Amino acid sequence: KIKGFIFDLDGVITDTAEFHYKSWQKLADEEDLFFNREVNEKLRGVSRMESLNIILADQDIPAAKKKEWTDRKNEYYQKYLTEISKADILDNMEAKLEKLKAEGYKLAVGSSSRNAKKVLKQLKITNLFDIIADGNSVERAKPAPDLFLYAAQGLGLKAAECVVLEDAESGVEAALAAEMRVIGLGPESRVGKADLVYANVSEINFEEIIKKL
Ligand code: B16
Ligand code: MG
Repeated sequence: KIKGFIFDLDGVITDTAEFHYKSWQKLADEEDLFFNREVNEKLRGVSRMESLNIILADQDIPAAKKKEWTDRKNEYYQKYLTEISKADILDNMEAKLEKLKAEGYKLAVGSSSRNAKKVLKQLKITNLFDIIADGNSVERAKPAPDLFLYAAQGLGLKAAECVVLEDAESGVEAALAAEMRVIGLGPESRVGKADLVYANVSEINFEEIIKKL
């Protein structure tokens, strides 16, 4: 029986991907690194340092420099975050969350982002969630199951009682590794391993999810 839902943040509740993209692009331009939208697509749901490793491909860069670069990217990103508000919540996600909560389901956020709490605060939806699991909560990032297991534990639920909503391949893999059911958002090529796939957030149908899973 489904007792709780764990929501990824970027790509599920809001779309901060464009801000991540612009911030990495600025850093890449400054440091003469190869970067474009295609590379950015590989960073979906991936932690900050792992994102830089993907951008760097096989280039060997000292750890201190990598730390400086990820810090700088994050400065740019946080500047964009000051601009976001309730209007940036995807489709009617807030109403859907409120309905689930009223029906007695436990709700969690499970995001790779270390900025997740800041984003939720700007969107003014922090209070909807029983627990916020983010990039600071566990050591091993998605696709490891740790973040979702941490969220389930915070909800007081077993993995089998939780359903994860994810837009990234790494996130779908993490949910499956946690032995949770997972809803994929996006193209089959990206989230096809999920138990149920919707092309985008506006098509999510929780009645169908609860009936089918
Ligand atoms: P930060 P999610 C992820 O969020 C983003 O999709 C990914 O592009 C980003 O690199 C990651 O958060 C880390 O973000 O730099 O803020 O710690 O989809 O897991 O909510
Ligand atoms: Mg995501």
